[in-house]
Amino acid sequence: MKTAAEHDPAWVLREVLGPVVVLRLARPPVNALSPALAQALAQALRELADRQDCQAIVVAAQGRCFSAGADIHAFGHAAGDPHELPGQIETCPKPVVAALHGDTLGAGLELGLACRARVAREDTRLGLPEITLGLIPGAGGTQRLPRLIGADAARALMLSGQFLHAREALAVGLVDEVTPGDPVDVACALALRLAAGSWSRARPRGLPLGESLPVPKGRLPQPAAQVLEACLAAALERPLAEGLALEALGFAQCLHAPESRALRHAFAAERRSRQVPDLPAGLRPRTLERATVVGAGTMGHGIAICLAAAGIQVDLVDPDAAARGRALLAIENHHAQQLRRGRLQAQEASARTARVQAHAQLSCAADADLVVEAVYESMALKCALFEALDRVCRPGALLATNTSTLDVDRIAAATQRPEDVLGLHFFSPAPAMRLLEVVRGARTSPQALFDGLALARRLGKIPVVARVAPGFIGNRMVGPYGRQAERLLLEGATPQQVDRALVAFGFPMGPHSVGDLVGLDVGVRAAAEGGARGDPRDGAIARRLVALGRLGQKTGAGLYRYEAGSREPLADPQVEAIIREEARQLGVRRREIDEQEIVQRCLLALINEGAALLGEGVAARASDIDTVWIHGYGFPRWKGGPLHHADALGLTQVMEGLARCSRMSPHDAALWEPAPLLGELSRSGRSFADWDAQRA
Ligand code: 3H9
Repeated sequence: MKTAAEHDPAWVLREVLGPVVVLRLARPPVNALSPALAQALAQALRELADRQDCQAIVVAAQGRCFSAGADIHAFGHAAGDPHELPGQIETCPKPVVAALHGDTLGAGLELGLACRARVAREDTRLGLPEITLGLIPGAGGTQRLPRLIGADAARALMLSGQFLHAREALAVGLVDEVTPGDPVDVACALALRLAAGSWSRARPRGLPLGESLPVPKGRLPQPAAQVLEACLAAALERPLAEGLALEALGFAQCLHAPESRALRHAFAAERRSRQVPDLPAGLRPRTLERATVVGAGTMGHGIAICLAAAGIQVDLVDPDAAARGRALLAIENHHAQQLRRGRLQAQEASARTARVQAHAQLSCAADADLVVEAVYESMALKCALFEALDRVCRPGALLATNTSTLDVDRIAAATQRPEDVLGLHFFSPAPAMRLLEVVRGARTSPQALFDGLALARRLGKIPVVARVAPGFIGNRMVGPYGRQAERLLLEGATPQQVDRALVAFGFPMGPHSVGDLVGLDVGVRAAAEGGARGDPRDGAIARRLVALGRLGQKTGAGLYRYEAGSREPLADPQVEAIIREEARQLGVRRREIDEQEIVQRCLLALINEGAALLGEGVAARASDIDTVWIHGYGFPRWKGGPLHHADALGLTQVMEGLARCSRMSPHDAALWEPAPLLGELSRSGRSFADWDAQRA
């Protein structure tokens, strides 16, 4: 019945199927509704409105999904956002039906909401995730969704930002039909019935959506959450036009709010980080079907879980039989828990568990396409292991170290194939943490780097490329941040005061609670491995506590004390006394310290170190540093990461802050010396975002 197909140069394909015209969005990868695409669709609709031979219209899409919503990268750049399109669809003299598949989100779903009916293929995921970007739906969603599915369900969907699968959407009345086949065929038939006046909506069966999509309990982006509530109230009480006007005002307010800027920055940053400009085009990932993970500790078995989840066969090597036993049990327990929580089917859970085999000997690495080393942080141990791997592994195997601080180039030099060696720094717990620092050694080949990035994608991780430097990006910045957190204790603040101030800033945990969680011995050992002892104040409290057997949560006491079986940090007068005594011995004068000073000093130290390593080329972009700190260290996403936060404060203010800290503690002036790049940007009136843009 297809009679014509023409390609609209403005990305809307048109197919005439007898009396129905199908308009297909065709803007890969996700049919983001940029102003240009929205205009092209609007234009096509206008033309069809007057055509006698067109009785009904179906709006569909080509490619992997219907539409991921408005073009996030185009906000603020051009007029003609897609918010006018739904009104045009609603008032179109011909019935318009949406044929949905794949992700149908944000303005994409709002476009569908304005249609007379919606047909979804079974794989469709529908949602209004604007809240996760600090926005509200701005193309009529706040008004049309409650009218269609009821206020409670609409509120749950919009405040949670979560997606509904096609069948759930059918149950709640968000779509009218679900089909395993081509939704366009079903939509065309439905459109003709609408044109003939022979179709009316069946009543939804009703779904207690509020229960399946509980509104998140934590902090919601502002002012978006508040504006959304006001729009919902208007949807119940006001005519559509008034509600839409209120929504348009609210959307504009959110769009310009600092939180939305930060959240949109975070979204773009975590996608940009996987692009490495100097990689040659045309690289193809090498086959990675069998991996050897060396070291069956927490990191080793966590990495094994990640690899097994991606369908990779894993040989987990550890000479210690007890460690192997514990690791296999932990892997089994992890999958059993996933099964209980409904995140895995039974068959998949047992397949993943079975994919991991434990071995005492390294000889199994002979079959490996990939080796990930996750042994104790010791250069000597790692070099010896890589020497052995070089003998055992076949040519072309990718060799990765999971070191979090050590020199990857030295480790690579232990082999005859440094081009195949790179760092894959997983964060703990590896299955849960999405960040992966991909460390590019001086001799890592472009192919090996490309393979590391492809693997990250396959594991569902967010890769950030770092050059070799102590601590790479994340842990290097922890140094100055942690140093200030510790100095503040010596100078008079309590651990809970420091933690409270940084939690109030937005971190989920303060640095001292984190220290107790990770283990104070870890930092003390890493400092010892790093060699040179600097200022005697650095690490003084931790060394003293470790010497007393107070390693943190695992020993029931660290900077805090813990009741048996509890993780709640409790203030400990003994620690107070220890800190006081250390300060006395080190000659540190103690005084009252307020929250503002705590936040300022810790963040300025963090920002300055970020600028330093950016200037040195350890990170390629400021936004990569932000991604590392959001995903690896709990920097509040709604503040966009340390360098976005610095831009928001203004780099002149940052420079003034550093100068103030330097005046307050002249003997620490060297710590507050601005990084050259920071000084340069501030003097030329530029921001970190400008610096990134010049390199894009
Ligand atoms: C909105 O709609 C406002 C309206 O209410 C009002 C308007 C007036 N725009 O994530 P992926 C790109 S706000 C532009 O890697 P996945 C992405 O950058 C919007 N680009 O794939 C990447 O590009 P590249 C509400 C977008 O499979 C590529 O697509 N919508 C957009 O892991 C692949 O993305 C949302 O918040 C976009 N909207 O995940 C949904 N979406 O290859 C945002 C994606 O060059 N999007 N791209 O790096 C998502 O949540 C995920 O991208 C999605 C796919 C689940 C769709």
